[in-house]
Amino acid sequence: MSFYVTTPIYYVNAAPHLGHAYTTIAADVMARHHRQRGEATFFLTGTDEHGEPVADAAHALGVTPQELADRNAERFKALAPQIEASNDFFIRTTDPQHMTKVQEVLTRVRENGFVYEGTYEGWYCPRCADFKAENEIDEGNRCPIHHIELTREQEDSYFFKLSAFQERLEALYAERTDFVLPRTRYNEALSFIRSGLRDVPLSRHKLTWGVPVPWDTEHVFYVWFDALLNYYSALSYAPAPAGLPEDESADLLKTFWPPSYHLIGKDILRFHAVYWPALLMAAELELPEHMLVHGFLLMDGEKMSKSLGNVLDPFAVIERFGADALRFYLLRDVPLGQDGSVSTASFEQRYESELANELGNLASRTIAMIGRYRDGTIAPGEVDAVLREDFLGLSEGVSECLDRAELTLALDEIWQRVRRLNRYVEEQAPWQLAKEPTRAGDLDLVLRTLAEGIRCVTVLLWPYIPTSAERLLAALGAPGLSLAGAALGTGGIEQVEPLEPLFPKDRGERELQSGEGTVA
Ligand code: ME8
Repeated sequence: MSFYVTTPIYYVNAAPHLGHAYTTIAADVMARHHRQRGEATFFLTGTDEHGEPVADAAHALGVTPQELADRNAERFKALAPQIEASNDFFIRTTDPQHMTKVQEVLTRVRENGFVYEGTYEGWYCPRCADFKAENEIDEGNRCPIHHIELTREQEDSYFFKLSAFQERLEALYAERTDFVLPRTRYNEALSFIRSGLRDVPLSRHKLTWGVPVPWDTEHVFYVWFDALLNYYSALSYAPAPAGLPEDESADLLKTFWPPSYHLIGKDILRFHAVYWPALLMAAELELPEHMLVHGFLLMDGEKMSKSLGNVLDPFAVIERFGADALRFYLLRDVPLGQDGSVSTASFEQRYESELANELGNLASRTIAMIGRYRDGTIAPGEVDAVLREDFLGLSEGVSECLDRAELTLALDEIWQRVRRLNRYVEEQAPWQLAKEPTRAGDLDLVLRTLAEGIRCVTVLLWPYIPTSAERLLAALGAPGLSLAGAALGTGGIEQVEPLEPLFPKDRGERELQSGEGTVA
């Protein structure tokens, strides 16, 4: 059993912002969850460094594309540990091994008869690095995403015969209705396919910043073909993840290909849901199992973006509240798949009411009571049958949600149990039981059940809030993270240790929204 999850590789034309953090965090939750299941897991992220978006930004700054790529790739690389992303590799498309692989695969596509020479004429957005069809153009010949004027391009290109895959793509979508999730995005991709596929440029003649076309070095590959192949090339040269058995480490492509999940934003649906499977078919490679397409994080009703300058600063949020709070907020507040507004006010509200009160206080109170009434010791025995019933099937339910990439729903399943535990404290009132010596056994049962319940939800919360979960499990003296141990009553907690507040309320004053232009 293996699991391979990817994020898009991000353009290095500017610094990372919350939108990038969002996709990476969602992929990280999936990767961590599958590691908890004991599966061989590979989690890939990285940077997309070629093409016009990067060449133009470098030109504007008076630096070479390579200098800009080096500078910003470092910032994306640094973002990963800051948001607690546990990626196994960070690919840069300027890695020579990647470039060689792109040339190799696309040469095979040509040998298989899917490349021809021609002339492209049409509208082009240099920020999207995308050729726009007539029906995708806003008034005044503008890009619907970036609102900039499109350029009219005419150039000699090699073309990829996308049209040859019309029927095979339709058959793929008919057979695999969960190829693209959620369903609305599946429908969108399918209707694009059904509207009739046209061949697309595979190379650029005017650009020099890219992977050279090996059979005609006057051309570089169109950045999207170079970029998409990262998911494949990375496995040909990345080091094996620590702890992977030797026989699975020798050839990562054999162990991990095809990808289990590509996580992407809806802005890049067509490239992934249409071009990518066609390209893989043309290269005779196996197709990914699923792609999960999420919506945009919005501020002031607009897509948060570097070029629009309206972003919630992830670094400021992390500095004040910690990465766990950011991770939790993004996956709790915005149902993955839909667009969702984020704001400093809703962030602070979730932090306070859910993390600090419902989880943090529950943990602190419980541990404090076990300390006060029982000197930190849990008497061995069964857990409360009522709670056992309420927790039945929880970890299986969470796994099922995550198999369908329902990250928000899985978190909600867990959170309902956090709330159940809070109600249990109120119902049982251990502080009353502690006053009645004849009910010592009941107090033991309640404290044991609470400690066990907190342990279970915390094991399940680990993919979402890894640092806080590890601290809490350490305080419970039960550091095991395996999903198999997430059933109520299996933890055998004996002794708990005092715990500093997990989500303190005093968090400093740094502004959470970054100003115009500066996004990091
Ligand atoms: O498109 N809300 O790179 P990119 C949610 N290099 N997610 C957002 C977002 C927002 N406001 N803004 C960005 C590229 N994202 C290509 C990809 S892949 C082979 C090549 C996230 O830097 C989201 O995942 O423009 C989106 O798809 C991605 O960043 C685009 O990043």
